[in-house]
Amino acid sequence: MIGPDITGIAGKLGAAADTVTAIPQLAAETGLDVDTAYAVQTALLQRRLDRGERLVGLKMGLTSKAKMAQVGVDEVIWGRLTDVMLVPDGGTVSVGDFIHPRVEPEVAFLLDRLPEPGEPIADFADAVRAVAPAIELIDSRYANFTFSLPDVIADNTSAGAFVVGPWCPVPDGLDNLGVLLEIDGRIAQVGSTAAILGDPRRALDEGIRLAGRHGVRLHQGWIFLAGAATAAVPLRPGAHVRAVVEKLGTASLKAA
Ligand code: 0L1
Ligand code: MG
Repeated sequence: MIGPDITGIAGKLGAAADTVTAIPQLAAETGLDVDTAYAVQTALLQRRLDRGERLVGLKMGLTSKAKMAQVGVDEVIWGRLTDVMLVPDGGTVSVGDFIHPRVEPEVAFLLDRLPEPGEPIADFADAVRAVAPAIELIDSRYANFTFSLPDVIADNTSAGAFVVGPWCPVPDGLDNLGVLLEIDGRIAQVGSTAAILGDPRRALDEGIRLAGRHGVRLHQGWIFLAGAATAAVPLRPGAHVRAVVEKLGTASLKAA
């Protein structure tokens, strides 16, 4: 039996991002399932690597109930981060580079000595060198920000851009830190790191396990976005966005 055209689907998603043009969902029509969707994601990454981008980390998606409810998909997923997606803290993103961008407050980890594949993390302080507040800009390539589980996996879990605030030493507890998303100085979302799988540290275990199923290993020096603590908010031109995480500090971006 002939399976889905992995390269062709990745080409359509890549072109949608490059031309800032939403496309219809693809999974139902092409017969994508979760495994073939991750193969599309890999082909989409390869397109970026072929034009000189560098893989710098991995992101988790849909790690909170708020996010799952917002998009109607209820499984934790993961995607790839490249150097071109990384915006300096306080930097500017152009809204016109994205189809329908949204922002969400996250926690980032700087990875250190990770266990062998299949092994659980014995000591979080060995596995993670530093933590930081972060903002993820997500942008679905699908019309109306609507998709099925294989669609969103194939679309690199809506990854668009991300900002990492100042790295700081791993605090004693990460499981119940207050999180705010501010837009133009007003509070847009309030949450807690507890919303990220109960404890963002759990997201790293899940990331290692779920990516490992597809033969992807995390590396020392990579950035790991553990997931959003609140629902995502549409990003408008001129907005000034801050993510504030208790004990960790602030990450910010401006939208042009
Ligand atoms: O980072 C995320 O949680 C996004 C995952 C994909 C779903 C969405 O686009 O909101
Ligand atoms: Mg996210």
